[in-house]
Amino acid sequence: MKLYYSPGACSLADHIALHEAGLKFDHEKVDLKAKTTESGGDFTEINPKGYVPALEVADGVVLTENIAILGWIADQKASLAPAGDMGRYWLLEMLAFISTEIHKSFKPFFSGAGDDEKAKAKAAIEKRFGQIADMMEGDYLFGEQVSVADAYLFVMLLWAGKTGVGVPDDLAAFHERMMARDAVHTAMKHEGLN
Ligand SMILES: N[C@@H](CCC(=O)N[C@@H](CS)C(=O)NCC(=O)O)C(=O)O
Repeated sequence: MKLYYSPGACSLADHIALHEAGLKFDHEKVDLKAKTTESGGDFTEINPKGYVPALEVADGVVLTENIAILGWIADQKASLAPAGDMGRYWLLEMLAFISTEIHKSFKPFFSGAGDDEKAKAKAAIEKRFGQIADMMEGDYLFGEQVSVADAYLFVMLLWAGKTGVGVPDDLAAFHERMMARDAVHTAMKHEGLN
C-alpha cells in the first residue's frame, strides 16, 4: 500500500488516519506543480486528476478522494468510525461536510484570490467551524474515540492557523488533543511539519 501525499496538504488527514489504523504503508511525495512523484514518475499516471491524496491499496488499484480514502481506512479499523447501524452514514455525513463546506472553502487562500474573496471565505469557514464545534460529542467529533473525520478536521485547523481563519475555543482544544496523538506526531514528522 502506498500513499501519495504533499506535505501539509489534505493528504495529511489520510496519512494520520493510516497510522491511527495501524496499517503498514509506503509513502511517496508528490510535486503538485510539476505533477511528478519523488521517484521521478508522472503523477498523472497514478491519479489523472493530478491531485493528492491517492492511495494505492493493492497493485494497480488506486483510490482517490479524501471521502473515499478515509472511508476505506475506517473500514480497516472499526473504531475509526462511529458504532451502530448508522455509524457508516454519520461518518460519510461528517466527511462530506468537512470536504465540501470547509476544505473547498479554503480555495481562495491557495489560489492567489483577492482580499475580498479571502474575507468571504474566512467568514464562511468560521461559520462552519462554529457548526462543527457544536456537533462535537466529546473529546472527538463522535465522542471519546478518534475517527478518520477527526484527522480531516485537524488538517483544516492547521490550515486555519496558517491563513488567519478564526477557530472557536473548543476546536483549539481539540487541535491540542490531536497534536498529542502518536499518529499525528508520526505523520507530521514524516512530512517535515514538526
Ligand atoms: N476532491 C479532492 C481534492 C483534493 C485536493 O484538493 N488536493 C489538493 C491538496 S489539498 C491538491 O492536490 N491540489 C493540487 C492540484 O489540484 O493541482 C479530494 O477531496 O480528495
